[in-house]
Amino acid sequence: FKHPLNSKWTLWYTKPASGKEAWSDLLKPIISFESVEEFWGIFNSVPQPNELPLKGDYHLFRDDIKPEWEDERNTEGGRWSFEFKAKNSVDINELWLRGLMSVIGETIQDDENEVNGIVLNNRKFAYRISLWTKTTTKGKLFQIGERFKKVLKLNDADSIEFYTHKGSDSRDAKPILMI
Ligand code: M7G
Repeated sequence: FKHPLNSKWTLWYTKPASGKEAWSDLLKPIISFESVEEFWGIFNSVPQPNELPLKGDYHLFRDDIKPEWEDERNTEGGRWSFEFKAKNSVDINELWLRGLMSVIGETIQDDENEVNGIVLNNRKFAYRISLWTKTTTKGKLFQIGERFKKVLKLNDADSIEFYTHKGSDSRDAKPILMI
């Protein structure tokens, strides 16, 4: 017997560009799962966040939503993001696991299917974790954002930022909310 999850989830990986490859050439689905047991099997067999190459990303998305702004289930939404700039002192593997569990266990939301996915970026200056939402409805965002801060074990002094996907395709994207 396997313990079913509410949705099917797919883990995607973005490999670092070696030349001028397009974003879509670098992004690939790795594996899908629908139960708690399958999740642990996969989690234990893929590299941890601190083992990813620079410019590598993980994306865990619901159903067959692609982890990009252009997917019709993402276009009206956005993301809560936090950057862990002290890369050597943060336990990013633990925080990423907490993020994954809050998403697949649906404890991050009351509203079913408001959260589309979660993303980890390994960058030179920071690890970034982002939670992608289906809409930018303020009431839902604040509730989800407050829970996301707890999942990431942030202090009151740390603030997460919300960016709409429509505004993300620009070099100087500005957050529309901070909590
Ligand atoms: P990033 O990986 O979100 O952040 O975006 P970074 O600046 O810390 O690396 C890097 C670049 O990847 C963007 O400027 C886009 O060129 C491309 N990119 C990222 N995302 C999430 C998308 C997407 O959803 N769609 C498209 N077309 N390009 C994207």
